[in-house]
Amino acid sequence: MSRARRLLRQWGPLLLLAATVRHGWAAGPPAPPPAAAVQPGEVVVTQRNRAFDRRTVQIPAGGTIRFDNQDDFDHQVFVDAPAMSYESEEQPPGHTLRVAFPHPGQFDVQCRIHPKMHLQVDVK
Ligand SMILES: [Cu+2]
Repeated sequence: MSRARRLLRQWGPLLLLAATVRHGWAAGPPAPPPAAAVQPGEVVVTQRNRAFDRRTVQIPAGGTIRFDNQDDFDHQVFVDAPAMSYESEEQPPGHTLRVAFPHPGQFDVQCRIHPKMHLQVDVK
């Protein structure tokens, strides 16, 4: 047996293992978190280009809005009204946030990170 063959026979399995560990078992980058399914009666509002995808939305009392962050940076959602006070955590790219509106009224939904973002929610 040649010296090269002997070396390969001795160290081959270890080289294969090292290559596997280095390149990983799974191909490609990790998948983004799956978007949460839309629930019955839920309205989806998208955050994109530092804006909500509409100015106003109407929902029934007790309804929820699902905010989908489709930007490459964080958003945030808050409501500061006598009938409702809500403050979300920072919402990373690709993440969804559900906000329930239990009380009738008009609510200005805003983002602490982007003060120009406004969504008027009419809760009937
Ligand atoms: Cu924002």
